[in-house]
Amino acid sequence: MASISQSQLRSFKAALKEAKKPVALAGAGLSAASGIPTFRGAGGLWREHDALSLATPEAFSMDPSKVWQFYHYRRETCLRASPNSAHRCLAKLLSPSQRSKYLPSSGSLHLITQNVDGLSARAGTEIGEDHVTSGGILEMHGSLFRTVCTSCNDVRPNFESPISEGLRGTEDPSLEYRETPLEGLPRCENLTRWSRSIQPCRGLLRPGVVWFGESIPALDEIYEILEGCDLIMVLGTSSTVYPAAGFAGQVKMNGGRVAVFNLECGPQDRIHADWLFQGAVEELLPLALGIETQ
Ligand code: BV8
Ligand code: ZN
Repeated sequence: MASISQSQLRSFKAALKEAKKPVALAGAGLSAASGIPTFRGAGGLWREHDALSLATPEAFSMDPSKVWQFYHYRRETCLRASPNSAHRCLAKLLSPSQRSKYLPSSGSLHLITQNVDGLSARAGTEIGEDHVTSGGILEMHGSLFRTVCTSCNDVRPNFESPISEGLRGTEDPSLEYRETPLEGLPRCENLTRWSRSIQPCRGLLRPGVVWFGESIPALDEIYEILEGCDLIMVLGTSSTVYPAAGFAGQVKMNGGRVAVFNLECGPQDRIHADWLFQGAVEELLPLALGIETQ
């Protein structure tokens, strides 16, 4: 069981009570306890490919079969997973009816997540609330459960399993890799006008995530939120991918305070953190916030 020094805990709880514009920034460590592999370490590899090398537009145009099998594998893993106590903790803070108990001085909490697994949103659904539509959760790198058509740009949610017949079974990493033909990959159902008839577009879909080299759609909104932030909780991220890796420093520069929750604390954390809670976020966050999540 991870431990926290009493003095750290007392001063952090006092800061929570005063916080007017608290923000939580999450990374893969938030979902580790739900069985979702992180990008660092062993989890960062899929079929001997470095996960980050597959998350690029170039990789998709070169080999859409491989990239789709990679995302199909992650979708199936996330569909079988469940939110953990850290996700549930944040869902209570995001809940308008429960927030005031834990954040008495703040009218809002924003969760900015780098995770595309949809587990934070599901923790909200579990308590009957939609924190994505309410703007409480910002999925800054998109979602595995959204598709974008590369022909007509249609964007829509997609929780189908498998997402296409051609990908059925390919999620089993023990199986030899076999290319999925293009027509077996996810195709667009958006009805479009062809001369006098209406037909499905059938364009090739891509996962609704932000790939390396692509800009963050909600970045302006995020900088607005960070502008007045007086307390940021940095949860299970290695702070190596930008622009997210610069957010804690931004808040610090604006006079806000930083609390880091991580199994191991990186160089950035040591520079910015006013509170360093070293350990499993699914244990330390409920403890630090005094929230029951069982
Ligand atoms: C852009 C979606 C520009 C897809 C992802 C400045 C300097 C250097 C480089 C750049 C720079 N600015 C931009 C770049 C380039 C690049 C970048 O940052 N590269 C890095 C590698 C150096 N950034 C980009 O390309 C961004 N776009 O800049 O566009 C632009 C501007 C205008 C016009 C055009 C373009 C886009 C970045 C987004 C890429 N997409 N994900 C997908 O998921 O497939 S990033 C992806 O990787 C994740 O979303 C996340 O952001 C990142 C992984 O980091 P973490 O989540 O932190 O995970 P990690 O495994 O690394 O760490 C886990 C941590 O948890 C560890 O610390 C561990 O100790 C801890 N932990 C584990 N278990 C637990 C725990 N902690 C607590 N409890 C536990 N139980
Ligand atoms: Zn289309």
